Amino acid sequence: MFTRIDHVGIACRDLDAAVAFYRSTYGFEVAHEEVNEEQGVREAMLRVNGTDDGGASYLQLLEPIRDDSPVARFLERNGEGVHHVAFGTGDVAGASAAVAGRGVRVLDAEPRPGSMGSRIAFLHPKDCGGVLTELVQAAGPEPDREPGS
Ligand code: MC0
Repeated sequence: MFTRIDHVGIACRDLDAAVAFYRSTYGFEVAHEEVNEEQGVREAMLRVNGTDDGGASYLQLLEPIRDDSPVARFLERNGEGVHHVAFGTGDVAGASAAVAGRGVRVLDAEPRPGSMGSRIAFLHPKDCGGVLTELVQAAGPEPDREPGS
């Protein structure tokens, strides 16, 4: 069902400062930046491996743009840190239906727009061992999983 980790989402209060940390400490560069009004975030995608044409993995730095957004609430409760983990799939609607059938609450009845033209659906953290989990169908092609991987 899943081929890779698409991204790890990290909540931060100051996106530019977080980008500067990841660049100067690890050498990661920003592959993409956007504002997602619906989700209430300004975000930067830092590519860890692969290419932006499909199959890559990213760190996703998230700064809230509204006080009532999920990331703002998370920061208020927990401070900065890992906010969610996102699995890549070639079929987000099918994967959502499959996990819903296993008793996990899917927070998005219909997939919503995500980073870089992707389509996304979130799973409730309380049904996933405390981990807010996101399913991502990237805009680009999903690579086949290597045998045995
Ligand atoms: C809340 N909880 C979390 C959590 N956020 N647990 C783990 N990781 C998180 N990130 C816990 C709370 O501490 C609480 O636990 C319980 O879940 C219920 O929380 P709540 O009071 O209902 O809190 P809300 O209102 O903040 O809702 C939580 C919920 C919401 C996960 C339902 O944040 C949501 O719908 N998230 C999905 C959308 C999202 O996160 N968008 C931002 C990223 P206790 O034990 O206290 O009951 S957008 C993004 O990432 C896009 C752009 C992309 O990837 O392309």
